[in-house]
Amino acid sequence: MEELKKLAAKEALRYIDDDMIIGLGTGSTTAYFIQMLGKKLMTEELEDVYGIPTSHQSRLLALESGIPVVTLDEVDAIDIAVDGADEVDPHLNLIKGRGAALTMEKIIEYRAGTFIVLVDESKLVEYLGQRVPVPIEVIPAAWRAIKEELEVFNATAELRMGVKKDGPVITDNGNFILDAKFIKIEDPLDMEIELNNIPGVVENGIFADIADIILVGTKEGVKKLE
Ligand code: ABF
Repeated sequence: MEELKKLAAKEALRYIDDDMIIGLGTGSTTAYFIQMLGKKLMTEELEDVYGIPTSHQSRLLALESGIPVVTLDEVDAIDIAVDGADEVDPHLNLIKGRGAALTMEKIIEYRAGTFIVLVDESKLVEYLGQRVPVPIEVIPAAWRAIKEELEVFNATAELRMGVKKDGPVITDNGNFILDAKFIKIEDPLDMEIELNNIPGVVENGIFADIADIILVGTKEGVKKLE
């Protein structure tokens, strides 16, 4: 599986050129991309390429990899964003947020000229919600009320706990994550909007109609969906 992730990450490098602002996603597949991008900047001496990280994690990795980083308020536009996903449906709608960085990811990726998603073939599903829950970033004081409200959508939600299970996961923005399991998400765009309408929800992990290109690492090579 790691080899398939690397294949997709390598393919994404072909979209990178001089004078680019690149949104840098979070997660293990994007981590390969960030490291490869750092090497490409050095070996090909690309000029004026800057990364905008979507998390503390990707910021540190970018700096370690020699990629100069900037923040959203320092740039006029984002040329490309590259990130992983947890599920991709046939219409290129996504579920993201296993890494708890979904809010900044959406802020950056929504604004990118081209948003490229890197996955291995295990992430392709027939419909969203088939395999993974939808992560929802919530204001801590509202977590229980929102968990109960999600029952209206026939979803069962769990507060995401840290690895040691001794407290909730805290996002880069200081919030909690609810993981909401839906029976089936029929209309991703509609559900994305509905969830964000609940007071106390900061952002949710449905990324409907945002991805431009999906690079899928498969045993037969990289497949491109667009
Ligand atoms: C992040 O990394 C998330 O939005 C997505 O949940 C996850 C995918 O991680 P990986 O590439 O490690 O499977 O971008």
